Amino acid sequence: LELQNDLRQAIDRGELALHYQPKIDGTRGQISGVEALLRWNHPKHGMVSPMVFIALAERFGLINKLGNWVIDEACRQTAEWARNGMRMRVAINLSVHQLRESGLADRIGHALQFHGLDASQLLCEITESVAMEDIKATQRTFDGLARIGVFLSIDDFGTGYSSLNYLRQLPAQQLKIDRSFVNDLESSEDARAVVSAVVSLAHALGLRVVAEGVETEGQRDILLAMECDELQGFYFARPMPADSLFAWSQGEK
Ligand code: G
Ligand code: G
Ligand code: NA
Ligand code: MN
Repeated sequence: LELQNDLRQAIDRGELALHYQPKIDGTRGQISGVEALLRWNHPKHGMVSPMVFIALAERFGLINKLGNWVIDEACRQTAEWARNGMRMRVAINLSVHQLRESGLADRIGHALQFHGLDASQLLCEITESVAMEDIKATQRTFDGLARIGVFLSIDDFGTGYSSLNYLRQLPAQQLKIDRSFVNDLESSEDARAVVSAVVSLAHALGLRVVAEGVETEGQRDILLAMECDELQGFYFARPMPADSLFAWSQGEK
């Protein structure tokens, strides 16, 4: 209950922040984009995990306020980086509530316009299970976002139950293989078979494949051999504050 009240005020008090984790291009080995991950630095409890407070926000009707803050802040930061010569695509995560919000595409369109961004600089990640939970809402929202030119990604792929026919119809550009498969790559032939098949499937559907949760050199090598397009994980970099990400990307050049 205490956290719930604190969360209401966290935005106004500036306690929320986005951290950014690089995605690495498999062919060039350079940063191809970043994923924005929400952080709450609580004055008493320190860093509270989004696993905790996003569930709270959903339960107490604060998820739209939180989600809107993420949209605006990610766009603001992307524009600031572009002004400083770092032009790249920034990904945000969408909750199931945002997906059902009928005005989401308009809201995102306005944020892009307000910050002077091209729609292709923003990518929205939706987990496979959320996308399949409400297929109608997903289709409507994806179509709306695709119409304004925002890129779309299916997150945590392999953990939900996708209908392949439905997947085929979604206007997405990217598919992220869930980190549980990546984790098992070196020890499990089955995991290698699944990942290899998912890469082929995604490519056949015209989707770029991102492997998330890459933690070792061995995993990286296997994924590159499978022609995975982009890699993301602690092996390359942890999520970090915006200024650290900028410095990190300068060091990569
Ligand atoms: O960053 P971390 O691994 O702690 O994130 C935990 C979970 O919170 C992940 O499932 C991640 O997708 C989710 N998450 C992080 N930031 C956001 C956000 O801005 N919006 C939503 N809806 N989920 C987020
Ligand atoms: O659900 P989603 O895929 O958006 O989750 C993102 C979460 O994954 C973030 O909280 C981030 O901290 C975490 N993460 C990113 N890279 C790694 C990694 O290499 N290993 C593990 N275990 N978690 C990671
Ligand atoms: Na994500
Ligand atoms: Mn994911």
